[in-house]
Amino acid sequence: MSAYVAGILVPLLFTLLFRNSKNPKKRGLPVHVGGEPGYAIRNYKCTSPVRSAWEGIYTIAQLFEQSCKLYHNRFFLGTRRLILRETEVTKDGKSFEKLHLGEYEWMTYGKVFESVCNFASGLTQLGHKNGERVAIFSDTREEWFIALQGCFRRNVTVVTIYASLGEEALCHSLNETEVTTVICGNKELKKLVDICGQLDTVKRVICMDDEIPSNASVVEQSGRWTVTSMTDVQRLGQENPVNADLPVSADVAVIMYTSGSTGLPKGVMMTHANVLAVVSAVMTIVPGLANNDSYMAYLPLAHILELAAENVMAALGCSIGYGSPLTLTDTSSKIKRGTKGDATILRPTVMTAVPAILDRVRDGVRKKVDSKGGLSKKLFDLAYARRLSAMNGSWFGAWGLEKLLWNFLVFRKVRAVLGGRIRFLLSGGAPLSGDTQRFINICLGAPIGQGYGLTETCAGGTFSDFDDLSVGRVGAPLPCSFVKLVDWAEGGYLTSDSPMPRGEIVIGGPNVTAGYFKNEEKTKQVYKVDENGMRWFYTGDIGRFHSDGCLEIIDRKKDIVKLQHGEYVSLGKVESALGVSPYVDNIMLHADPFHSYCVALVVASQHSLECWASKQGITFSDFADLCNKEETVKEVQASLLKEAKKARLEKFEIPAKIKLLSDVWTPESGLVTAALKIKREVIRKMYSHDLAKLYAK
Ligand SMILES: *[C@@H]1O[C@H](CO)[C@@H](O)[C@H](O)[C@H]1NC(C)=O
Ligand SMILES: *[C@@H]1O[C@H](CO)[C@@H](O)[C@H](O)[C@H]1NC(C)=O
Ligand SMILES: *[C@@H]1O[C@H](CO)[C@@H](O)[C@H](O)[C@H]1NC(C)=O
Ligand SMILES: *[C@@H]1O[C@H](CO)[C@@H](O)[C@H](O)[C@H]1NC(C)=O
Ligand SMILES: *[C@@H]1O[C@H](CO)[C@@H](O)[C@H](O)[C@H]1NC(C)=O
Ligand SMILES: CC(=O)N[C@H]1CO[C@H](CO)[C@@H](O)[C@@H]1O
Repeated sequence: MSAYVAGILVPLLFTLLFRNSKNPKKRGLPVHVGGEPGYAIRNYKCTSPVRSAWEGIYTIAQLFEQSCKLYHNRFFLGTRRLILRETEVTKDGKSFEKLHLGEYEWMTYGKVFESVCNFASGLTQLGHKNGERVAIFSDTREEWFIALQGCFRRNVTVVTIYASLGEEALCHSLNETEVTTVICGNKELKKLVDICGQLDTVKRVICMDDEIPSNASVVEQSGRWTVTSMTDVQRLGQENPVNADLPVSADVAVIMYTSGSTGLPKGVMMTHANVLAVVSAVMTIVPGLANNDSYMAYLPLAHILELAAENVMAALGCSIGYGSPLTLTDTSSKIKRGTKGDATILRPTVMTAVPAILDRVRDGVRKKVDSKGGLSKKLFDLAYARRLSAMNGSWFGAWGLEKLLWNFLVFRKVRAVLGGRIRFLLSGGAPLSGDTQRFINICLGAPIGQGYGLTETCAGGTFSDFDDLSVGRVGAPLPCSFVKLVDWAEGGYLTSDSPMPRGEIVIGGPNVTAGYFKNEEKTKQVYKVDENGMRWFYTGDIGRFHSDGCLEIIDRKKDIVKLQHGEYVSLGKVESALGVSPYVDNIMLHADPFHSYCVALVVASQHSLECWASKQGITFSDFADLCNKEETVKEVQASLLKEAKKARLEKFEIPAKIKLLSDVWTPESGLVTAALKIKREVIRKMYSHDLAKLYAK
């Protein structure tokens, strides 16, 4: 019987392969959908959106329990032991915390399940009532995941808040959702103490660390709230178990506050069905994901990409090792010199990353190679060029002796930076530049799955296949999503455009979330329900579909400004074209409808500008001084012009004047989001003086 089946299948496979080598593989197919007319595409594998990849599983809580039973004795969550914490003071009086961290200490699936059940019981024993909400406000760590699953077992909705969120936004999110219990680390607890006067609904705080900051107890004595350590909550639950109160698929699992680039953050309501659909879909992206895979967790869990990824890993029995962006590699800023970074110790096989982090990896490697110079630079360049041209053929054609040789001679060392075992990278949050994508492909020898999705669609959207070698695209719709383009006539993007249909990207499917919390008006603006009951989210992004059904993001609606003479300038497009200049660390283009030209704020790249200055023999007292010099501004502007020409920008799109800034924009300064996207409004306000000057001159 099986020989018979094979007899049919094998020739069939061959014809399929044969055909594929002639025509590009179709990854998305046109589909008829309801709602506003447009050009819609679905994943080639399934005609209707996937809801759950597991029979009989309808919620994340069920999925988690199933996994814990299935993989009972396998390692699940791991955290590095702290050996030493010390403060280093530099010559100019700045102090830096340095950590010496040890091996990973692991909890098995069975043990984690026990902790989750104890925490769920403890939370109830502590007085948290049905229907009240919990907020988790902390960096990514093991306790975050345990608390999340604990809440789910009691049908408690979790409000997630970025640890780097400012005070005002923090108050707003806790107020709006009437949170009664906040779960946080002691660093975040200090922030809460400072604003305790404005938090009327908070009754209890659960601290993930055992040592509780001293002035938290001052607040406790005033009778505002109680503070309990997570260990004590688990002990309380262990001694007084309470039955689970499992949610159903339509119950809201998470209200996720997005750090928007304008105004106060908005809470997006995600049901268990939403999250499950995305977990089911993302699972199909990583080829051969199995329980021997190891995942490096370090991005904010308050971001849907990380939340979905960790739940995917948990669903398949993988191990998750926790770390942080500041301790990731041996040379990360918080790692004590001579000790090991997280990735070196964990040696993960799968990782997620945002483009900004991958850009840094690329720049770091380039800088190292350049500074070595000589033969090793020549060897690297040769190896890179050879691999690049091999890749132009096909990923699979790129195996072979030569690849092994280059990997051994050159790229092995680069791979070692992330532990040496990475076999797949998930990237999301912002578009990845083609250059970086290739660089990582070649140096790490691993494919990157690039995703496009939003908190509002529960990260559902598109994902590039692992065997798709093209750059600059974000792939075909996920199995849980339909993606539609609709005309945006005002911006000049139409679905009738040739050679590719273009328009605003609209996403529909079981992944699309229920809307914004307590914000009916805004929800109505961007969510629409069609005649078949399918929900559609209007992203405000502009895209086009390639003939194989893959999406490319080409613009953003709200970043388009009409200049005085009526020309439209797309800020994002120009910024990404100019950002390629080696002198640019970050850039914000500013266009004003009352002027006929644009200006730009440029955060200068210290390394490359100082190199240039020393070659030119320019003397300067410090970097800020160098940035203020006229010849420096001229040099950077010439470089921008070069990039602008390469990208064929129009004259009115090129900034006529620029201001060089010596201070880097970081999430801590509030000028970029946690995903490192620039916050235009905040930057504009902060540098309003400089912008006015640029226009005045
Ligand atoms: C879960 O909690 C929500 C909100 O408190 C409630 O409306 C819902 O009925 C609960 N679900 C179940 C299955 O009890
Ligand atoms: C939260 O609510 C309290 C009282 O309802 C109010 O005093 C406070 O200003 C509010 N804070 C924010 C950020 O909305
Ligand atoms: C808590 O202590 C810090 C210094 O450690 C201080 O800056 C802060 O004002 C104190 N907050 C309260 C509410 O006492
Ligand atoms: C995991 O197991 C599969 C087969 O079960 C194997 O093909 C794969 O190489 C293993 N991966 C690792 C990282 O050991
Ligand atoms: C790869 O192919 C593209 C077009 O398909 C071409 O523009 C590029 O120069 C090629 N790169 C190399 C290194 O061969
Ligand atoms: C929560 C949610 O948006 N559910 C919708 C998901 O999509 C299906 C259609 O595929 C709708 O029927 C649901 O209402």
